[in-house]
Amino acid sequence: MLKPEQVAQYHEEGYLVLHDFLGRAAVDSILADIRDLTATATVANHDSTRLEMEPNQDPDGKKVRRLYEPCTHYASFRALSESKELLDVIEQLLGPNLFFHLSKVNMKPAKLGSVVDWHQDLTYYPLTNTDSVTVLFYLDDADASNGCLQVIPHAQHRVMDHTLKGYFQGCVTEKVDASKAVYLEAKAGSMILMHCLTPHASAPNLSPHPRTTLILSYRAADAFPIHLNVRSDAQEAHARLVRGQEQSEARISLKSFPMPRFPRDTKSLYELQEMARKEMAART
Ligand SMILES: O=C(O)CCC(=O)C(=O)O
Repeated sequence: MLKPEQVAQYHEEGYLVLHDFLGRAAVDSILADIRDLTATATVANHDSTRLEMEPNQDPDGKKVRRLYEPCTHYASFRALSESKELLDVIEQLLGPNLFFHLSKVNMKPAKLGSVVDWHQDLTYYPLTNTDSVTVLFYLDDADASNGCLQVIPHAQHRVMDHTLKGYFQGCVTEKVDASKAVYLEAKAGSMILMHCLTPHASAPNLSPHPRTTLILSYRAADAFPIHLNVRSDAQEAHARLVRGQEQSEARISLKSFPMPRFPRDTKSLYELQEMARKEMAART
């Protein structure tokens, strides 16, 4: 359970770090599952519906950058997403009626792990209100050298521009004051709770140490997804009530919200942001 001052910090600063939330045995067990799930994947031969490989490798390269939706596909991840200890914490932030709605493992392998540009999660999946939290578990010790998460505190009250020529780029396209960034360095087993509008990013992993991260997201049951297209339907396939009651009234707390019109179909944030970087470089 969170102390009142921790709940206050989350609401004021837009994030909170809980050190040692998962014990060593739990971390090792998740890492072992990830090793099993990725053991045979190569660039040339992998299940692209379940995982995404790091680019810039030979066809026999084995470095994976993302596992898609582990809490939908694998029982051990699903059990964590529904665990009492975790939901008790989420309930303190979002109230008693809770939906789980997405998950991923970002691998950031040693020496190769991809950059994640500044973005606000809610811009990818607009909801009728902002009661949604991203939960990020470090499964390896994370610091600036292997691309720990960076956040901009107190910035969760405004939606930043993520568009170019009206199309969603998956990253902030206005100027970001990176001097305000806080590097969230923490040991494996730590859990970061991040408001869905907290701007965040992470550097490429140039170190010899991996930085594996399991990411889950929850929303209040009265934060309904705003439907845009088949992409919204596909995302919603992973949503499920995990505590309390379904709600039949959407709570609407925003006067307006930018709808993400994707420039073309992309597999993930990484691909979308790679396209955006090229587009922005071409403009300068
Ligand atoms: O892996 C990271 O450092 C951050 C990932 C992230 O923000 C995302 O996948 O939406």
